[in-house]
Amino acid sequence: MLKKIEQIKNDFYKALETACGTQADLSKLKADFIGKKGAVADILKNMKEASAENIREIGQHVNRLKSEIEAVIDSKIREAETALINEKLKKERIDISLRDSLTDRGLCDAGYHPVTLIQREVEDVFTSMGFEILDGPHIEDDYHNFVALNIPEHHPARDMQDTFWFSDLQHLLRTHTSPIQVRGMETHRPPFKFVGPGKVFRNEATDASHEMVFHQIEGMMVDRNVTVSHLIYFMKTLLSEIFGRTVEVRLRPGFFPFVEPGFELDIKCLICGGKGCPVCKQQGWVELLPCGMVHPNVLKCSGIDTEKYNGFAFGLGLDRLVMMRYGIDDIRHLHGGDLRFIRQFKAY
Ligand code: FA5
Repeated sequence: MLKKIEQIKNDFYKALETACGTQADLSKLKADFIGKKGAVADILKNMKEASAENIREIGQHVNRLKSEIEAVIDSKIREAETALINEKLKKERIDISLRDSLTDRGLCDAGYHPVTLIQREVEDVFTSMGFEILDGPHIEDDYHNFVALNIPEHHPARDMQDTFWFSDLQHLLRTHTSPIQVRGMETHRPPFKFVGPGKVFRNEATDASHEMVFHQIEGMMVDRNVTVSHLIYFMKTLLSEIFGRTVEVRLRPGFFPFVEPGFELDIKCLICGGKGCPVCKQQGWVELLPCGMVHPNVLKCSGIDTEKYNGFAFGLGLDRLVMMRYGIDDIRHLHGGDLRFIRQFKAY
């Protein structure tokens, strides 16, 4: 019987040598030798032929052989699997030079999106005046988007912006960049000044000057004795830097619960020169940059001493600024995904 076990072992290694090494082939080999109807199982069936004192020794040999065959086959199967994965990866390898070769062939004409270009210009203007740049999450909570901005639950001002709520009714896609103000006040002690750019989301109908997803840049300055003149100075500097010339603007009262007094800064429509068109809704003026003096409730909510400090804040519409700067007559061109439109900006 021991001889037979030795014979099976030899047969196994011979068969292994000639096997072609595929997973299927190896699995078959495993079944032929240590499967339920395999050679090793045959020995176990014939164990009764062995004398009582040999049974123990034969059992040990059989188990050893079984484990050996199993280990050898399993490691061969793993090798075969790895070879297969490597072959697949070789075919799928990433060619990091692809973009350049596409550019060489004139197939890839990359450039920055006009909103990115303008955002960077606005950031440069403000950083040159000592403003920091802050960021904030797209998914906001009720507190940062509304409550801390003096808009408690059930306040009618919540209806000014149509909100995309999550099903827990506690989280939302931020409707404006003003929550960045709140987060900035949480991490800074006065005096400070920062801007916070980003995407905002509103569940509203689109037209030539309204998108559901658009971009704003928030700005805030808190110090001792800040006045409306400071606010106007920074807004004027921004616009003259961006347009490189004087543009006609008007300041009128505007209501936002987080500022008092609040203003709307409109720009004379540069698409129609003020005559009236779909972008300015035939008004001749485009709402661009609402702003105001920060409401004391907002400062107090973030633990700022309103006896000592006050400030201004603004929320500039970046997409509309792009439209005015480049004479784009419909905001929907900006994010419509038409590469012919986007490619016009690659020279900037
Ligand atoms: C706000 O979002 C306020 N958070 C701004 C603010 C900040 C006021 C700080 C005072 C102090 P408003 O909803 O008006 O305000 O939006 C600000 C600007 O975003 C608008 O003037 C406009 O330029 C732009 N905007 C608003 N809605 C849209 C829209 N649907 N599509 C494109 N741009 C828009």
